[in-house]
Amino acid sequence: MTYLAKPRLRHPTLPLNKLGYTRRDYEGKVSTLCAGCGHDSISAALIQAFWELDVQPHRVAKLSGIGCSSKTPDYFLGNSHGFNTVHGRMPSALTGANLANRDLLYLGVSGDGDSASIGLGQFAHVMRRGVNMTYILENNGVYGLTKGQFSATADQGSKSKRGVINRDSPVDTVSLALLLGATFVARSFSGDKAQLVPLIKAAIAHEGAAFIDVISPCVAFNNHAGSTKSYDYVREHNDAVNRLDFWPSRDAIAVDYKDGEVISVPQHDGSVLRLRKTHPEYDPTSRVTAMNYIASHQAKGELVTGLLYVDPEPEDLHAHLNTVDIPFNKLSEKDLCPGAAVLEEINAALR
Ligand SMILES: Cc1ncc(C[n+]2csc(CCOP(=O)(O)OP(=O)(O)O)c2C)c(N)n1
Ligand code: SF4
Ligand SMILES: [Mg+2]
Repeated sequence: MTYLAKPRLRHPTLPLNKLGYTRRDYEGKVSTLCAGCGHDSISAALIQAFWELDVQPHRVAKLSGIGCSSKTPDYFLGNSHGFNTVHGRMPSALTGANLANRDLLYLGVSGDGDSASIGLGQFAHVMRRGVNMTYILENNGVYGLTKGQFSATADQGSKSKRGVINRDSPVDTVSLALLLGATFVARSFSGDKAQLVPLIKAAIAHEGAAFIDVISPCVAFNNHAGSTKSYDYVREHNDAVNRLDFWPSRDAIAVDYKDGEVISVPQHDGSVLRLRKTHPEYDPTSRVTAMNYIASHQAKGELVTGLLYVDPEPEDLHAHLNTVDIPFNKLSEKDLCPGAAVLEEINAALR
């Protein structure tokens, strides 16, 4: 038996969301990851976010590559669509699915090996094309599934479990996503659910390429002294530039903040992001400021977390391609093949 199904029994007093579902309805199979793996905490945050947003599970498509991180979609949203692709190829499969049916919510789950090594090219193009998705990178600095080799996100000078020092420069996926045009870029920590859940909710509501890099310690191979992706190191160096509150469009904003401490960023779908600034000088609506800030703090060994950049007016791949609103998979043969007369008209217009 390669997986364990969860028993369907539940306590009758579990809270329900607006659809009448409990959090259990957003769970998947029993996780087979190591006890204490950061990836399991990210799965719990995803379950919480989708449950709180009252998302119909059948409206979600979760796609992943290969790795411990990419196995996790089996452990949440068991009633959603799922596709486990080849190593590093999740972005192209997700792009194709999104083009075929724009009506679903797309969730890409990947690892640092999956996205920053073999899948780096795919990562680049899915960001620059603005595919409407939530892309979660579960970043532990190692190839967990193949027993802990350094990945491309391991920091220069960090030490492996066997004492080897990494000499290569790291790929910073957040800076890369900013450079490539992602319209929502965040970094978080698997051990900070209070920060991560609202970030995931805001990313789901964002109608463009939303990227969240989540530092997610690998307890088996990268949680020792000398690692920069261990629980202890991240807790000591985590510098949150803001704290996010997310209001879906249908809810009134109930909390009042003093001016100067908070900025509101309305999203296309009517939802509102409210950012309580912990660093008053940080402006999350400027791509250039974000890039400079992250680079200068990285040089000091600080890990900047929070919502790092958001474009309140994002454009997605469908806007770039000027596609019809109706999902392609719902178009009839008549729509797709309107006949010789229409073709002749199009040809004439091009002469
Ligand atoms: C084409 C191909 N090359 C190599 C592998 C071996 N492999 C499996 S998982 C993995 C790395 C996974 O690392 P990461 O994406 O960081 O996930 P983690 O296990 O750390 O969560 C590699 C190299 C593979 N499965 N397929
Ligand atoms: S090997 Fe590392 S990444 Fe994989 S399940 Fe264990 S702790 Fe998590
Ligand atoms: Mg990894």
